[in-house]
Amino acid sequence: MRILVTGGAGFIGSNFVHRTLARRPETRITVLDKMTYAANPDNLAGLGGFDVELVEGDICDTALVDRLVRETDLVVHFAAESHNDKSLRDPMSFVRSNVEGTVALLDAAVAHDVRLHHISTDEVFGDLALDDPAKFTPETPYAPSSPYSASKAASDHFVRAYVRSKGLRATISNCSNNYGPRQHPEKFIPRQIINLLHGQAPRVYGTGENVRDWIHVDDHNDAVWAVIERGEIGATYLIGADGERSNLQVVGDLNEIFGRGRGDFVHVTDRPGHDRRYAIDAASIRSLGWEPRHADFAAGLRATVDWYREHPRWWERAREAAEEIYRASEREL
Ligand code: NAD
Ligand code: TDX
Repeated sequence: MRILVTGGAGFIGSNFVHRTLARRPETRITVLDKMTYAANPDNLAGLGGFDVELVEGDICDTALVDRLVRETDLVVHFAAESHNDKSLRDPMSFVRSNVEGTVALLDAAVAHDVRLHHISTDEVFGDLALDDPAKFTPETPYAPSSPYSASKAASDHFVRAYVRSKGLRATISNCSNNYGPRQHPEKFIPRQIINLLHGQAPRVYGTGENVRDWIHVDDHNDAVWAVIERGEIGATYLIGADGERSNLQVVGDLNEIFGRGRGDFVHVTDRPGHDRRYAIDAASIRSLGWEPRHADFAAGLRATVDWYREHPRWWERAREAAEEIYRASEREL
């Protein structure tokens, strides 16, 4: 099988490539990635002996996309601008990559009748109140809060419209917050781990009561394979591992791993429009026989800390750049 993996040099996409080749070594993979600040060439290291090629290019480049899609059996579409904070500063780059780029892929997939799986996020549903017992389901109405989640919502709508009107063979999955190796240092868990590796206190937006539903990146990617193999064309699957935790709980767990007090952190400026809580009802993906293997969040977090401790060269430059941007806008409260 030949697969085109867009965004395969980023966090989740590169973990997908590694896991796919480890479990299905006969797969032929082409990664299409613009190599933005969020990509890391080292993410695809160590794959000698496998049939994997990196094409540096933009999913908005219709001629390139058409050629690559024509040559493949399946598109797994991870490529996106993915950081909420950046979307508040530079929304147009999110419209381009997440909306225009997705439509370019859909046109090529229709033209060559190629199956496509679209990777999306639970943030398209907006947020839940902290005390609301509800969770997101495939029927939850869309109510995105940030330019990032609005652009992902738009991309989901385009996929559904193409399935209905143009005969596109596609599936969608909306996953909760991922953690694990190779996540960019601008994101919450890597940022705090790297702060702690430098002996610095974690930095918590606002009150820190916001809740995220954490899932290990390998569990997400196994669920993606379940959809590819057993999902129904046109259907949407919500992926989550019942991993709800407040940011304060996560920071407390990280502090403990580093032998510090759980409450040893700094409150900093809150994110405008900061979503309060995400929570996934995973019945749709579990109906395909998938279940998470990383049920022990504490163990997953320790392994992730170890990965960052062992790979300083992977994150040093990206961390410096990310912190420079944070320094420009973030104040201690
Ligand atoms: P990431 O930012 O680490 O990686 C995104 C990759 O896409 C990068 O390698 C980047 O260079 C590439 N890219 C961006 N614009 C591109 C373009 N125009 N053309 C080609 N490549 C381009 O993001 P991630 O966290 O790995 O997220 C991957 C996907 O999963 C995204 O679609 C995101 O919305 C979705 N998602 C992420 C999470 C999460 O917790 N990180 C949760 C649910 C869904
Ligand atoms: O330094 C920080 N301090 C802090 O308290 C950072 C970077 C974040 N936060 C908070 C904001 C959120 O409540 O931590 C939580 C997680 O923040 P992010 O890592 O920026 O993730 P989030 O905004 O929840 O979005 C993530 O999950 C859904 C991904 O970045 C998205 O791509 C995905 O769709």
